[in-house]
Amino acid sequence: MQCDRDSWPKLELILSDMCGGVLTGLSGVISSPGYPQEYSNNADCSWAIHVSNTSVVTLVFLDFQLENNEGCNFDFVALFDGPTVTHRHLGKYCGTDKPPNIITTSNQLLVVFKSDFNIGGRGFKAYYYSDLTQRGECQQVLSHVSGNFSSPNFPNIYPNNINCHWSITLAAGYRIKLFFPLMDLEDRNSLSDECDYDSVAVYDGNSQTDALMGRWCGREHPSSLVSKGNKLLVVLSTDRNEAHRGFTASYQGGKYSLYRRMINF
Ligand SMILES: [Ca+2]
Ligand SMILES: [Ca+2]
Repeated sequence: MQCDRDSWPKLELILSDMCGGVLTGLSGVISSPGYPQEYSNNADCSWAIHVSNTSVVTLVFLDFQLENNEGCNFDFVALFDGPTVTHRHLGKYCGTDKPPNIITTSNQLLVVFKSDFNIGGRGFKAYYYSDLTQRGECQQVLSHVSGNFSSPNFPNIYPNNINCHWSITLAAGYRIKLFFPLMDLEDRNSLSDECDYDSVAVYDGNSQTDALMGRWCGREHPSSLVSKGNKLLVVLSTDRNEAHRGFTASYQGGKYSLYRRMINF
């Protein structure tokens, strides 16, 4: 391949125009190429934001200054309610008015930024974050004889302000043995020495009125728990700030033998 002088400016142009990408973090920031310097002409950038299945994406613009024209046909930011431009169009923006906050209906958002051949601006800067679509989405009923579950977004940090229920219900005659291979929650309140902020609680039944087997936070957890009956309820509660990785849990159902000793464990 010939590598003469003339190819260098071309390479620089390509590098300065690099933009877009796939973002899968719980939250993140995107901005026009070169921001807050003037964006390049003929830019064509796409950011595909993909958060966990149980979440939706909220996009908030912090700064916005694009070439303005009616219809936004020259330079614009366009948003789509899914991974491609064929998904529902959420808006097309230009000029200096910050677009409103955008919330998707699914767990994916596509942001497209294009500029034409002349006249630019500072561009834009925006951040996104994900939220559980609704608290109900972390309510799970488990009825297989054994299984695993974990806090939302694991191994990434769990959301704030959630109250998740995992209800294990097996056939009559079974009992349930529960383990927590990993527990990493916000620590105890050092004043009260209680798990006041974030906690995992386990109840010996299917409601929070049943006997509390324990409540844990920080990195403490029981080696294992065994239910009295065929039901167990695990509740994760988190407060409005400080989040950690959460927990993983696994359970195994077992039946009584004739001698009323548990088998299959
Ligand atoms: Ca322009
Ligand atoms: Ca917390």
